[in-house]
Amino acid sequence: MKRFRNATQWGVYDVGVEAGRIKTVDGIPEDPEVSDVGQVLIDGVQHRTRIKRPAIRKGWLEQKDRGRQLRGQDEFCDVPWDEALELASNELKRVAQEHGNTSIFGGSYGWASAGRFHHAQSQLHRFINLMGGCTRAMNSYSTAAAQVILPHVIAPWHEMELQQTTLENVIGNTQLFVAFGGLPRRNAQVAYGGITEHRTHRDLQRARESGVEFVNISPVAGDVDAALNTQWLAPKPSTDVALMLGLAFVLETEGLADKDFLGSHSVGYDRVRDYLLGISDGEPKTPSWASAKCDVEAEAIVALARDMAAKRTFLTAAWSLQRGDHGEQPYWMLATLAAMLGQIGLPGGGFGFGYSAEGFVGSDYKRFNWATLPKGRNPTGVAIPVARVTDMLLNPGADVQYDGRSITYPDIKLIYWAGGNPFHHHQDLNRLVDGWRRPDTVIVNEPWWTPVAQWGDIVFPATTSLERIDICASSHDPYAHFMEQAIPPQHEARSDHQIFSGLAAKLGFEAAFTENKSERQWIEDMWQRSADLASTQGFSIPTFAEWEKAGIYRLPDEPRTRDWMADFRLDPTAAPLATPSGKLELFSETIAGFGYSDCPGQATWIQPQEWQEVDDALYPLHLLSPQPGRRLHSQYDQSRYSQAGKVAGKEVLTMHPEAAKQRGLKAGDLVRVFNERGACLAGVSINANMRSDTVVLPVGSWFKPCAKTGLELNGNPNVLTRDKGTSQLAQGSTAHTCLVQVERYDES
Ligand SMILES: Nc1nc2c(c(=O)[nH]1)N[C@H]1C(S)=C(S)[C@@H](COP(=O)(O)OP(=O)(O)OC[C@H]3O[C@@H](n4cnc5c(=O)[nH]c(N)nc54)[C@H](O)[C@@H]3O)O[C@H]1N2
Ligand SMILES: Nc1nc2c(c(=O)[nH]1)N[C@H]1C(S)=C(S)[C@@H](COP(=O)(O)OP(=O)(O)OC[C@H]3O[C@@H](n4cnc5c(=O)[nH]c(N)nc54)[C@H](O)[C@@H]3O)O[C@H]1N2
Ligand SMILES: [Mo]
Repeated sequence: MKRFRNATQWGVYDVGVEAGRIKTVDGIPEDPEVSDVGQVLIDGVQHRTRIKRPAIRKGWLEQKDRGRQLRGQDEFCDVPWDEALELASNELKRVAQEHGNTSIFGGSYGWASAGRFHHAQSQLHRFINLMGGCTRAMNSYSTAAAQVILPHVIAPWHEMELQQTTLENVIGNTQLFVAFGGLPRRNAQVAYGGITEHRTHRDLQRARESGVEFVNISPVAGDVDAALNTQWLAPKPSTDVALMLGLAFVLETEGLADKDFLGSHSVGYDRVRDYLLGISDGEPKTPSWASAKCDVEAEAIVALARDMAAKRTFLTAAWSLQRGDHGEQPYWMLATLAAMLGQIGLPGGGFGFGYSAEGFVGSDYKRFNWATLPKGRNPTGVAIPVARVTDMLLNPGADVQYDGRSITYPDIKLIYWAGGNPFHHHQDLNRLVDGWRRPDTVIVNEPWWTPVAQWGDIVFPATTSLERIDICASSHDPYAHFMEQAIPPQHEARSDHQIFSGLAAKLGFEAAFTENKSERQWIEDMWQRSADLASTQGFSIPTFAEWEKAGIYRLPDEPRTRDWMADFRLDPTAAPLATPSGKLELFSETIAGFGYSDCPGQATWIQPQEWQEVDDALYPLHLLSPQPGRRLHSQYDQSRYSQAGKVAGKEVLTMHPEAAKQRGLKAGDLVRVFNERGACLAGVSINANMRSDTVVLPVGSWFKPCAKTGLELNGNPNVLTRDKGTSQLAQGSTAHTCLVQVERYDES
């Protein structure tokens, strides 16, 4: 058996190959807690669902119906590579000429695979920018609300994400760690671009051993590991702002708010105070007011507020909190609460976001910007907020508000997707289907017949990262790994780079796209650019040849021992924040100036559009659709490892014993989960340690609607979720604000 080192976004592995087949997948010695998700590679890479050769949808090929109603249900015809490239390039040219480049949607959101050169979206963007550009997408599904609001009120998101308080700083300093949305262990398996050392869980355990007390504020107790010996408060989903306001009310009225810090380091506390006391809206945000919204007892709110003020307290919110209706508000309110506690910039005090959301958050590694594939500029300059894709497809010419400006949706005639799965990631998939059937043509690069491939017209088979060489390195990981090719390209698959080179050749700009470099030369070139950057930063990295031979390189250690807010705390004039006032903006003139009723000038409780008191009778259960433990999103859902976590091939819906009893359900039963937007099947699992009005169905099952009834058969929660932006400010996804009903499903 031969062994090859390759990398995924959930870890670096040694892959054993025998007679051309992947047989074993082992973690590497540098990884203290190897993720089992690596096992998906064993049968997943060479799975029968691989796309063997270029395929064209029958209806599209026959020109009768260029797309529309049969898309997603039609048959495909295999065609030779040259013919597929010819058809696709002609269609790209036709659409650009007849309708302009903005009518091509190349947003192509998605995680694709680890590897800096073969990053599918970068390859697509380089290609499409050279052919005149396209309509792009802004921000991410992960953190759109945070990305847009935080620069106005605290700091640019990329700065927060990479520089915020480290877990090393928490260990030995923090006394009380309050985690809204928990610290889900399963999510730290993953990090965008790759991860070498899984250490989040160990660092949290070290924190516990150093005396940190954890409070998990989540509808689900398991969102913080039981080993951390956690206190658990269980608010209703999407009500964290109300709970935080109740805490803030106690701090204000019991004289526990740090007025000196608020005065010197923030602007707008007077407005916050008026709102807390009900002076501005007639409704004091008392603990009982909060309790009525969030269903946490008023006494518990009072006790927690006092405890927070008495101890060195660190506040954090999971990214999930801002993936709900008005998701900007909990982040703003968390920062407001931290400012009231006045511990920002002190060792182990203050606030941060997304600890344990990905494995790098809170790490203290040196940050280094490894070279990427040069993508050029998008000549059209047109982009939509990423989660408004269906709105755009359905409403060409309509205007949408975004961060203080208006964007007009272009009329999309062609979609090109490489490295993402909208039939995984987008909300209200039945609505997406309507939008997706509008353009003339959909082109997709994919390794497998995933839903996005099934919903394409021209489908190019792409290689996986195990079929090519690459660099695995990212700004949040201390290592660079040489990704070895473990197996030959499967069937007729080509790398995304080769696919776009082929299209560029047909369109007459191959040399501009490839710069006459081979893939290996590109990778060497990227390594050299990183080496050049390193030398400007006072260190050196090995030569490409040395690194290829060693397979691994570790950046010099450069732990960030000083808290990112320490200088600001010391002297906010000398070390101001990048906000308009240089201070924490608890009230923002900028945001207030936008005049958005769904995102006013200070952190505000706004009832979600989907709200239990309104829809109680029909849809009494709140649906959370978190990340799956046994895979990354929808990737490798076809594998045995992912399927082993299912009930009868369906994703598992976890519910409280009371909710199950009321419906006559037990573990292992099949259920239909539904609301007015759609319905899917799922298998039942029971968990007493969660709210009884909440059910959990992780994302990532391959979208499989029954052709006759529309019932989704694999348990994809996005047939249920609402397709609404967080607010006019960020227009982020609101996946976690969703109501459903559950009933037994009898197969007859
Ligand atoms: N209800 C609900 N929905 C959610 C969320 C939620 O919490 N709840 N979370 C959201 C979040 S945070 C995110 S980030 C998104 C994730 O959404 P996506 O990133 O779109 O999901 P993936 O399943 O990772 O899709 C990646 C696709 O790329 C393909 N691929 C892998 N490698 C390659 C390659 O080398 N080349 C090509 N061409 N293709 C490749 C894979 O087969 C897969 O189909 O989902 C969002 N959706
Ligand atoms: N194994 C694995 N890990 C992953 C991923 C994966 O696909 N698989 N995806 C990665 C990606 S792209 C991202 S963006 C991150 C996402 O990181 P997060 O956004 O933090 O992850 P989620 O799993 O959506 O939610 C975390 C927890 O928040 C709780 N929660 C949901 N809504 C609310 C609420 O309104 N209030 C409170 N208090 N709690 C709530 C849920 O119980 C859930 O378990 O995860 C990353 N990690
Ligand atoms: Mo994400």
